[in-house]
Amino acid sequence: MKKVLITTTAIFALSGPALAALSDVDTDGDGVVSFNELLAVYPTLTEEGFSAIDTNDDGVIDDAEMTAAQEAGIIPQG
Ligand SMILES: [Ca+2]
Ligand SMILES: [Ca+2]
Repeated sequence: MKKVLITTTAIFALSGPALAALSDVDTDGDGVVSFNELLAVYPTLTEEGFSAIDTNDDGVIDDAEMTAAQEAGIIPQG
């Protein structure tokens, strides 16, 4: 598990502004982050990168997935 995470980080680490909270990128305020919302902040985001963050594969990033992605270094941490 840890090895997979490190590999994922190396491939999908995003460069851009650090996010303090999910609400910083949740522009429509529905409590989750869609691909387009994250793409607006991180133009280098790919669908593969989004899938790497969306670990339960429901098509959106929730608070727990955002935190995990920050801890893994995929999303810059505020
Ligand atoms: Ca949203
Ligand atoms: Ca998800």
